[in-house]
Amino acid sequence: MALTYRTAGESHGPALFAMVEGLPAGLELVPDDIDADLARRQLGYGRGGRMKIETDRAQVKTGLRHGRTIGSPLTLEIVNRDFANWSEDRMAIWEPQSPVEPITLPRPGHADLAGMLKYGTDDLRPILERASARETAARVAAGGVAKALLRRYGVEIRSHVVTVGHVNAPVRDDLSVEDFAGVDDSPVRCLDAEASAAMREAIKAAGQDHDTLGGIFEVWAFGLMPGLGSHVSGDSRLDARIGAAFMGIQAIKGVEMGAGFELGRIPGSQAHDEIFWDEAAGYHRRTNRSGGLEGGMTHGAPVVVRAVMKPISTLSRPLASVDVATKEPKKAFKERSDICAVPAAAVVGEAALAFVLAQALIDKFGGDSIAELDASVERYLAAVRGTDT
Ligand code: EPS
Repeated sequence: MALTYRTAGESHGPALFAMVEGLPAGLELVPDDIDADLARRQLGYGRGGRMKIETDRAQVKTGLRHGRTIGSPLTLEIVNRDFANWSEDRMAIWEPQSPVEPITLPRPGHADLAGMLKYGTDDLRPILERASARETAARVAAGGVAKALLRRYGVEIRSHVVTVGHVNAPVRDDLSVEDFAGVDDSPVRCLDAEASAAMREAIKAAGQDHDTLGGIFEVWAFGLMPGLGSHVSGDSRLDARIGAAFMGIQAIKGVEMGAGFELGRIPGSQAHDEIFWDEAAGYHRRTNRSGGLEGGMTHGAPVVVRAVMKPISTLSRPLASVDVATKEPKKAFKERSDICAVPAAAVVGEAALAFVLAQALIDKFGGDSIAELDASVERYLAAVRGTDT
């Protein structure tokens, strides 16, 4: 069965949910496989007041027994503590206790206006509630499960922030898992101390100016076997699936893999990763401009994905908009929000990449139980290494 997940839940509703289907039976999970990433997603300089209210933890509601999957859908629930402040009026499930005024001033850059037109509502609250990046907590929970599956086969996912506004960290194409050890200690999850301090200052200045900042983050997957994904059809190419997963994250406007757009500026002789073989390492490359992907498949080098997040569209000094009730020009709606959420988006990116890679692993190796999956992976790795005779 293919591995899939769905999320449900509104930003200020009772809870968020992720339902993961297609996990093999017998995968061991501990609470921290999910909760550690939920906590990491809440970090980062530039978050708003909401993060002081929430302490995200996943409660497993279905699919797990004695810490092991049983092959049925796994349902994870993350309670929204803030719902207590909204339950009687703005987000009341049934009739509110007092009338709630519609919000009619859509924010440029948000889902507000297109969503109102599409769903035929004169109130943007129902649109923003689901469009909110609060939903990424549920994705990160599902990603934690995917990471636990991948870790079993030696795959590790890491991320870091490389750009915030005009501040760029030095480009690194030689990172190892160990290099990421202290990344969560940086307030912006940046590996370079100098850039980290400058990013923090830039976010502080944006906040003082009632503005917001976007940025670029990078996600690395280490320890992958070659041959995940496929060259045979556009939608089975791993690049396509990774691109879709990243572009599906709120506020992401572009994705690159490996050297990405730079590949359009250099000749072929400098663009590709030459192939070597030796007894100890097997097939390997000395460069990784392909970001670990050739022909829509992993080739064994780390998969490297970079994504750009636009600045948060809720501004405390709002942009021009139109009151949809009267068509009068007015400033957009403003609500409590973040100044910069790129450090958190990087953790969401880890979940996005983890889930696509776990899907590709299940697609290739299948099986209803972990024992079947283990055997299939082992047989393939022996064949790839040439030790299966
Ligand atoms: C968000 C607005 C803010 C963020 C939220 C995303 O929420 P609120 O309107 O409650 O202050 O804090 O992100 C989260 C709650 C989260 O958990 O990441 C938005 O409009 O997208």
